[in-house]
Amino acid sequence: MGRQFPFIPLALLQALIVLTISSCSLNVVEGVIGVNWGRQTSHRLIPSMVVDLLLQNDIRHLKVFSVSDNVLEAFVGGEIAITVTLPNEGLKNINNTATAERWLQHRIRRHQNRNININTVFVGSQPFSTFYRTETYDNAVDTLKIITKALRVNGYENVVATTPHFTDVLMPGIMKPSEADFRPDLKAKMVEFVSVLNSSNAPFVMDIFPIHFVAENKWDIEFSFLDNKSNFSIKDNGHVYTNVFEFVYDSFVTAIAKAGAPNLKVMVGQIGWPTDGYPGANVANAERFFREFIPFVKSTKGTPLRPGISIDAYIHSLVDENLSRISLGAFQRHWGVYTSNGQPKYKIDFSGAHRDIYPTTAKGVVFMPKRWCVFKGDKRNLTVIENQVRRACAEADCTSLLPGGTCSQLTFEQNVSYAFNRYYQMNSQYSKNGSTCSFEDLAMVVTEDPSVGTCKFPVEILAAERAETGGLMKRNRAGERIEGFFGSSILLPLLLIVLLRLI
Ligand SMILES: *[C@@H]1O[C@H](CO)[C@@H](O)[C@H](O)[C@H]1NC(C)=O
Ligand SMILES: *[C@@H]1O[C@H](CO)[C@@H](O)[C@H](O)[C@H]1NC(C)=O
Ligand SMILES: *[C@@H]1O[C@H](CO)[C@@H](O)[C@H](O)[C@H]1NC(C)=O
Ligand SMILES: *[C@@H]1O[C@H](CO)[C@@H](O)[C@H](O)[C@H]1NC(C)=O
Ligand SMILES: *[C@@H]1O[C@H](CO)[C@@H](O)[C@H](O)[C@H]1NC(C)=O
Ligand SMILES: *[C@@H]1O[C@H](CO)[C@@H](O)[C@H](O)[C@H]1NC(C)=O
Ligand SMILES: *[C@@H]1O[C@H](CO)[C@@H](O)[C@H](O)[C@H]1NC(C)=O
Ligand SMILES: CC(=O)N[C@H]1CO[C@H](CO)[C@@H](O)[C@@H]1O
Repeated sequence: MGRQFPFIPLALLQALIVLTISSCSLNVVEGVIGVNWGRQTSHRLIPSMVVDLLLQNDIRHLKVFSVSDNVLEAFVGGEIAITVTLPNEGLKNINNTATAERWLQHRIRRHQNRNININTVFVGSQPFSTFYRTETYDNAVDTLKIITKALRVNGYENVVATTPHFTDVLMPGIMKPSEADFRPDLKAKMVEFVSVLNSSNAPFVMDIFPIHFVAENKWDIEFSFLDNKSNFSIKDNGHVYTNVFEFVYDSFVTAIAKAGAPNLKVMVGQIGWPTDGYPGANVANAERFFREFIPFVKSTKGTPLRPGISIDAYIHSLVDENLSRISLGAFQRHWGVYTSNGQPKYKIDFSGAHRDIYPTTAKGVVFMPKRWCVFKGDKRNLTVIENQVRRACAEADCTSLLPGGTCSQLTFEQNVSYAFNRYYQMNSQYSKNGSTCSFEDLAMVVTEDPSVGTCKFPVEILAAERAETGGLMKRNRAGERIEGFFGSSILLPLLLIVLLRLI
């Protein structure tokens, strides 16, 4: 206050001011496009391949759902900014300053010291959402407060802490963004969240599943796309909404304003379009959605309530996760822009320049020999077939067979072959004694690709990291994601119903 500038010629001062202003506004010119990388797959791309994939596509922002060391090590050099997540299960363990400091030291500073650029911590993930699960995590905001304070006190200047929320924290059934608010039962907690974020200048993070939101509201699916072809639009105080993204974004903006922070930064933590297992989930729609969405984010257009303000959004997700839970449906395993072996599923230009291109394929993926395991066709004992299919699909990912899936149009024989092949590939085509292509002598190995149209019978990949139970998953310590290893509890009965129906 009242301090005099040392002598600086006026012109220079003006130039400095202009420079400062323009470099500030540079920061808001383009929205950030990041991606989420989940690793619930049986054969994972090795982290250095993923780093290469991201850099090839000029993606500089990544969110990981766990904080495992071997993943982060690949990001030494700091070219990619990383968001790490403290899983919901770990929230309760961080209940005072000391535990928060230890966690930050171990999970962030230790890595930052090796030039790994971690700039955001997600404290829990959709703690109040009952979309994917039944339990909620009411203590998330307490942990967020503790971690936010620990970041400030311990000099983590470039790291922010926040918590992503799913759209089900909003009041359902609203017809206009101006009517939006947080659900009455969550309102007090959400006000607390907003206030913590407001004081630490961290963004409010929203996770959006466009086709689901549209389906819930019984709106025309066209409303999901930014290049909508329907006449459906929503008028609100002179604003016109022609797509669900702007509708949801501005609904959150409204709810946050009602919670007392009209200028709080917001960010999209997950937005994606699965390619299987949900009405409207397919490659063509996913491609169409991102074709308009990415340029929209990269522009400074903003939304009706926040015109000219750039939007940061993380695409969900980088690769399919073939061990992901499927409590809600097969779509949970089909979020990837890439299949889990690193092949792009559709055209997408991450730069937002409207180029009609496939993204770069993962380099270094090596496929096993072209050998497939198929059903010999002996249908004399259907019980045995049924049991063998059940055994195969208990471990391998058979979700594409489910109604609406890319392999749901197969014949009975092809269905059985698909299941057998999945199991055989998953076990690295192991075919010495104790063969993985026997199935009570119902199966045999062939060298001709049995794929049927768009239903691909995959071949195993070599250059992948084999998932290990003792590693990333099933740990119960703060900082580790705990997930069931196989999400087959729903799949099995479903598959059985389908098979039984055929018999
Ligand atoms: C804090 O967490 C530890 C376990 O991580 C637990 O033993 C302790 O009871 C908790 N303290 C409070 C006040 O909840
Ligand atoms: C959309 O509007 C145009 C022009 O007003 C009209 O011709 C067309 O029938 C409408 N389409 C639908 C699906 O309502
Ligand atoms: C948010 O921050 C602004 C300015 O820093 C302040 O005026 C406002 O009261 C804060 N709102 C809440 C809910 O904390
Ligand atoms: C099918 O196989 C099972 C188990 O091997 C056997 O118990 C059953 O009798 C067989 N059914 C027929 C119709 O052969
Ligand atoms: C194959 O399985 C799928 C889904 O499991 C089912 O929809 C389809 O009808 C089956 N095809 C035949 C001909 O059995
Ligand atoms: C998951 O996908 C990978 C890559 O395509 C494949 O190698 C593996 O067998 C699949 N795992 C399961 C459980 O189907
Ligand atoms: C597998 O093992 C059995 C004895 O357990 C043996 O008779 C058979 O020849 C072996 N098959 C192969 C392909 O090695
Ligand atoms: C028919 C219709 O409502 N089309 C709208 C689709 O979205 C664009 C861009 O937001 C609008 O300009 C159109 O009016």
